[in-house]
Amino acid sequence: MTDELSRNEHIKDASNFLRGTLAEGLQDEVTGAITEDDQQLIKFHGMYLQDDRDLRPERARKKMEKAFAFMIRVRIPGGVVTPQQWLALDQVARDYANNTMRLTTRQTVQLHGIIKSNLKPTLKAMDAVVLSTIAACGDVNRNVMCNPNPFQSRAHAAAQDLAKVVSDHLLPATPAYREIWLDGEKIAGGEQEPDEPIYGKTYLPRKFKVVVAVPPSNDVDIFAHDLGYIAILDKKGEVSGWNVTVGGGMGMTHGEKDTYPRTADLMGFCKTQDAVKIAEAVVTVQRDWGDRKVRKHARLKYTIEDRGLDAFRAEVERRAGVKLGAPKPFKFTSTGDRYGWSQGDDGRGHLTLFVQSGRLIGRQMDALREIARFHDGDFRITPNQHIIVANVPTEKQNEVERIAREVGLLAPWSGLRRNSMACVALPTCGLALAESERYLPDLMTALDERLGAHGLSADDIVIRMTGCPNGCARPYLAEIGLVGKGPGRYNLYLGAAHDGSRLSKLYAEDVDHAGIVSTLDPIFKAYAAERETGEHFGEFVIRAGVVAKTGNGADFHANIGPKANRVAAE
Ligand code: SRM
Ligand code: SF4
Repeated sequence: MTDELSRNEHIKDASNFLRGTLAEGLQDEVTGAITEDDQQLIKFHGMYLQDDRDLRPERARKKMEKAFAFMIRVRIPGGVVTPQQWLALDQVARDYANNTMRLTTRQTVQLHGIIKSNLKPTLKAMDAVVLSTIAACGDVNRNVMCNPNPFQSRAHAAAQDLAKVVSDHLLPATPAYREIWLDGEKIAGGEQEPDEPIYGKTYLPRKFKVVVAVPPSNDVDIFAHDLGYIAILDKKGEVSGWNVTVGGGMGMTHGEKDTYPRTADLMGFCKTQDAVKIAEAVVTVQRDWGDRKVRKHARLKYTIEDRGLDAFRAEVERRAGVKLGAPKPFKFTSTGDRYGWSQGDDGRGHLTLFVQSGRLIGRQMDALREIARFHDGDFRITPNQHIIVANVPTEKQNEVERIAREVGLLAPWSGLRRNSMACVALPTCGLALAESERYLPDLMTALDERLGAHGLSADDIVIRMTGCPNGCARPYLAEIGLVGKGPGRYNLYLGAAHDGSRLSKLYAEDVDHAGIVSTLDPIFKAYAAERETGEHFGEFVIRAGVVAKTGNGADFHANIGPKANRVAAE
């Protein structure tokens, strides 16, 4: 009989709870790489083997091994780090990585360019300040995201608490991380199976992502994730429970219509005391029902499309021993971050800074280090690649703002730039088909020029770019989404909802820089002239017939294009 399980399932199964031959591979000085199987396993430890793609041609010419180095992703639930932790991350970025820090779309930090022999020192330095990278990647629950707004209300504090509790509860139990990276004690005999009660020895069929949102801000993009909790408040502003969402996801493959982004469904309502039970049940149903044969079809979104929401809910309720209520009303008004100062009731202020595409480099890194040295509050990384200097007492606020202003970390005037995100892409991402982080600023300069001509410079229009269709910057939930197709060429998506509740639609395929600008310019012009009061760009393009409205799931690929071409040609 043919064994149909995907290759990754065999690797996990044989890995002895994520150990593989990682420890041995670290000792191998002949290569900067590790074995192919270990490349899969190391993801569960929060790391990826990469190589500098800019250097590939030259090294190939010289018959040299690729310029291998590792990306490390930290696990930071809710994005909260202390100044001491920030200083430690900054130090390892300078000592062992490529002297930059990358704030990610999942509220954490990535470091790039760490060579194999520096992995252990890096992880030990992180461990010294109680930071870990376990389960930041891999077929497990990843970093849990949460509205980062510090103590704006008791509901925000409750959301942070829930994010932390769910994150801790879903952590893998294997001692492999401590053993391999921190020289921890091996389990006696080496063979004794650790208790991995939630995941079992083959973990999940695919990655799994959880978020917690507090309306009206949908800054976590709740509909893009496998499992989400929406805070429902009572009349006194206390959390009375949570609407539970399931089955969101962004990834797809160009030209394969059975892969698609999907917005999550509302599955029901639960009380706070049941929220963790529900999380565990959702994870274990996906563990048992998810597709372990075809990885492209293994995310929870496909399980729910295949089995139906009702069957999924019934099984979750059965396993959790909890009956979910009907979802309660809620309203989101926006995605993205609100920049500048917000003041808490306790006299402390929170300054949301703008970091272009999340990349901290040079003077901006220096500035955050300087702030961290005297800051006694905390830092909060946002789900949109930015950072909040949080809980700053009144007497330190001017100094924090001065330092941030000097290095350009305050929000820009351009509405497009304020609402932009780009994934990493080249040169580190092995899956990139086109530039993203390195190109989006130039594209926005050109688009800002056109927006300015139509009097739209300050308008909040959400734009997101990725170097491939995997969707790491959640481009299908942007009012303007650009997805890499090949070098210098992108697919253009339009018509997602400003509040993140509806996906976009493919509008133009395989366009280059000039094509993007000339395609969008007449639509900007029409928007400026014809929009209704308060109408967002994503709504306008649908009302004006530029693109059709996307419903859910497979509908993403239906009814694309032609309407658009008519309008653009006018
Ligand atoms: Fe992602 C893979 C970067 C958020 C969907 N993502 C990758 C890899 C690891 C490439 C790889 O597999 O070799 C990228 C590393 C690039 C590099 O050089 O650093 C990468 N993803 C990122 C980050 C850093 C983008 C950013 O610029 O911030 C984000 C890190 C998140 C974190 O801190 O945990 C990041 N990735 C996302 C998101 C957004 C989110 O989670 O909110 C998504 C879409 C949501 C989703 O999961 O559906 C996302 N990444 C993917 C996928 C497609 C998954 C799928 O279901 O098809 C891949 C490819 C894969 O898994 O096979 C991928
Ligand atoms: Fe890489 Fe594609 Fe993710 Fe961008 S969207 S970081 S190119 S996997």
